[in-house]
Amino acid sequence: GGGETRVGVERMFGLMDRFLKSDPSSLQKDILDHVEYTVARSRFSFDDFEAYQALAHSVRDRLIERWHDTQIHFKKKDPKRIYFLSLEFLMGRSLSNSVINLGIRDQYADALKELGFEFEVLAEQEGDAALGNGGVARLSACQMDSLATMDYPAWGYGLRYQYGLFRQVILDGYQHEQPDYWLNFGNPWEIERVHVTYPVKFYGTVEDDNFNGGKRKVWLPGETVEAVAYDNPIPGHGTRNTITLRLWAAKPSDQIDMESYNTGDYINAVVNRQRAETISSVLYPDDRSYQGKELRLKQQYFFVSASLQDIIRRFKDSHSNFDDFPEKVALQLNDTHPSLAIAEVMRVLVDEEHLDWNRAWDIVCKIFSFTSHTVLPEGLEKVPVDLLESLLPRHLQIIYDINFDYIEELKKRIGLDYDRLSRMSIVEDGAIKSIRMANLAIVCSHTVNGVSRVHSELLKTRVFKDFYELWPHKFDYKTNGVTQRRWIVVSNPSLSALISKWLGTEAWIRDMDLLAGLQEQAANADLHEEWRMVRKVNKMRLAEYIEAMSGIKVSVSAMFDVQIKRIHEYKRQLLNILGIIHRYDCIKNMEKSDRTKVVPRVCIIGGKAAPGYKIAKKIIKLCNAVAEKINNDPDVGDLLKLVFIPDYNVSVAELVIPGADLSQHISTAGHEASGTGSMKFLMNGCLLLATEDGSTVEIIEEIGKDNMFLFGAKMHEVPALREKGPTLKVPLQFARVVRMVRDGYFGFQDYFESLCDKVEGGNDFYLLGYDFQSYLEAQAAADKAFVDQDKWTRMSILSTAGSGRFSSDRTIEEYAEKTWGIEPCRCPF
Ligand code: 475
Repeated sequence: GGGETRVGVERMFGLMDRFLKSDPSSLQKDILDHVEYTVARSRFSFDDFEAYQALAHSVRDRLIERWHDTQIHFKKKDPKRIYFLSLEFLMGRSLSNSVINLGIRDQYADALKELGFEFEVLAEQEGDAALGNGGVARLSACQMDSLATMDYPAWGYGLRYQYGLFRQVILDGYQHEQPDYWLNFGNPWEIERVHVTYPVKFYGTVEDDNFNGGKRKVWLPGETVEAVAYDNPIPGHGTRNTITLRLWAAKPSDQIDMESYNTGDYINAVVNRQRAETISSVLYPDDRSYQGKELRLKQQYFFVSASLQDIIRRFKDSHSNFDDFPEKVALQLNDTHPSLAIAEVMRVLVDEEHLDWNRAWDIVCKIFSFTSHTVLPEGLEKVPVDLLESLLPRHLQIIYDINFDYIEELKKRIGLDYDRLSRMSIVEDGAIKSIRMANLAIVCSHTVNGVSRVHSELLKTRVFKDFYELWPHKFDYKTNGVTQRRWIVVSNPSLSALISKWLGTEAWIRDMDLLAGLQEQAANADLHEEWRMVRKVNKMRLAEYIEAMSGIKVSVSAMFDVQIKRIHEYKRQLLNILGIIHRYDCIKNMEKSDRTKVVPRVCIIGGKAAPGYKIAKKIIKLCNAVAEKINNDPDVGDLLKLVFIPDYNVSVAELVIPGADLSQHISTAGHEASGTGSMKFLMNGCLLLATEDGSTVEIIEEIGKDNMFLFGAKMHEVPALREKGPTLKVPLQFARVVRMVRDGYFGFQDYFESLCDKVEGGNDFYLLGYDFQSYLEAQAAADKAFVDQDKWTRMSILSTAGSGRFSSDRTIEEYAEKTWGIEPCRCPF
């Protein structure tokens, strides 16, 4: 904009000594300055939380320097940029991640020590940024870290919810939801951009453009809301590059509606204005099914519209011809949630930039790529036409126009096969006429990615079969990955140090393939000893947390067996609990003398249920009821414990994963699109007990079947097994454990009845009964391996060694090269 002053490059180098220093005494001075001037506490008297705030502000200053340099560099080089549109980002905490990526964690720790504070303790003061539900949202966060680390010119765009994912409170074993008003104590990791605002419009009517005719229209909106940018700097590791996650907050518009102020009802006019803020107030906590809610649609359009205005403004800063747009801009749709962006680009190009429809369409077809994250049909978004028509009348017209041209084209390609035409249409003509967002995304994107190889196969042969047959070239997959910076370096510093020591380098932090170097040491006795020591210390840390959380004392020599993820029927936490009941039942029924042969277990389950998902909530209650019984049974003692960890979130995962011996990824084959939790456990040397589903299939290829415990029906067997219904044979043990629940052995007989009905009498859609036998066998194999500590440790080392492929760095490089066509743009200095 105008009025900006630019410092020349020479002058800039001359000013380099002004950059903040990172020796301990400079850091101390900065922290104390922030205590005094930012936090406004006396530097002679401040508590841990205030120290955290000051520390965070001192880190923030350093982030801002790098972030400015990066933005100036991107602007100068003007590379093609990737814009990552996602309604959810699950960032968790920022402090440790930031100082580690900046390479100044130890300096800060030293500086704090002299001031009488411990870095670890201050880091615990930070709350989680939980602006997302689960898999999709945490994947976005991992991918941002990789984009920054690999120097890609990338922007993340999303919504700045005032209430993140609800806090889970367990009362009497039942889940209760409490609001997560996470901004209560301020957020040092964001920078409010009061001048970066855009108007976002809703409702109103559409009129013909009398001068131009054709497809150009004039939208006369009925409501305007202001989008304000909040920038969250995302630092890369081992690079100066620091990219932007720009989140939008809704504010009342400045455009004063004279009408309502003239009626004399001043107070009500102000109160009504304030309602605009509700658009970005709360994250929808449902990661399972789509509900056609107006507020949700408003959120989607609000963030899409603001982001596109920002992106187009940036493009127009240095370009005048929209034909260059696809050379400079790639737009990634993270699931279908942002797919209104397609109609919005058409609207802006045709109605506002006055491009001819066909020219605009050519541009749209070159810029969008879409990634699907689900196989569940109930996850597919269908927006009721009535809703869209009232909220965004012009966008509905555009979608109709796109659909008309596309169906005409389709008729030429496939003939008048009306069944197929209606399946493939963007518009669904059912009882409730609606827009199929996935179809819109597929028609208008140049690439449709799955998140694992088998997921992509399912998309091609089932979910989007018709489209695959039409456009096979559009379909591809990029197997998910997670960032080792957070999931090893931040969360497991002792393992991190051990890996670096044995590999003789820290380079694996940016190049995970190097972990394969551990393979040749997998039998080394010295490594074994150190490896076990690291694992034990992590288990002790977890045991302390469990005791503090639940009062349950657990023994660290027991096997820690963990299942943490959102609660879903297809993820089969119920199978896990029934397996635990079986184990309990066996212990109870065996001769006392035989109990010495039992391998002690601590079973840990954690996860949130969507507030409206009744069965999932019953699963949580069952887990707590079973835990109550087992943990208080003197016959069992340390042989078996069951712990439900409340309020599972990113920070809890960082604590639990490094301390797990065994982790469960036991979805019915064909249901988990990828799964990313498994990758985090794998990296940390935890063994997997799993079905051959999603990315597990690829994990098997990396570490081999011998290094994990596999069980269950295969994907191709599932449909036929379901067909069998009540005639499907289930083992007696299964009937027995379900009977125990039904008979009220764990109390709450009536409440659990419908849960039991879900897995018996031909209703067992997720095949718990069918898979039970092989599940128990896999569990027995895990027990056997655990007793042989050498074998177990070797398997553990080989798990970490084989996890290189599951770094999000690899995923992002594939996206950059194959889908987005972007290149690294590394900031000098
Ligand atoms: C898959 N969330 C995992 C992960 O690719 C996969 C749905 C509707 C509304 C809001 N959120 C959702 C999901 O569909 C989701 O999280 N999907 C998950 O994406 C990353 O690893 O298998 O279930």
